[in-house]
Amino acid sequence: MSDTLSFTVSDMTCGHCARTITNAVLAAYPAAKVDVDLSTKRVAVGNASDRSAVASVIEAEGYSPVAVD
Ligand SMILES: [Cu+2]
Repeated sequence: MSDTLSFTVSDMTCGHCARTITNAVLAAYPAAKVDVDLSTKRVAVGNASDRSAVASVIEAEGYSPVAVD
């Protein structure tokens, strides 16, 4: 699978948030490719296929991802 799942995470406000989210997703999905754009509060997760599972990982860190199609 090589889907890219995109989320807007409005409460991702700084580099620390970005690292926390990136590390959490990579811990759950070591093969994923995580791209964070802080200016648009976008998180793109490549090489992942389960949107709700990835969202749950981000939510578990205390953030509020909204899926973007
Ligand atoms: Cu932060």
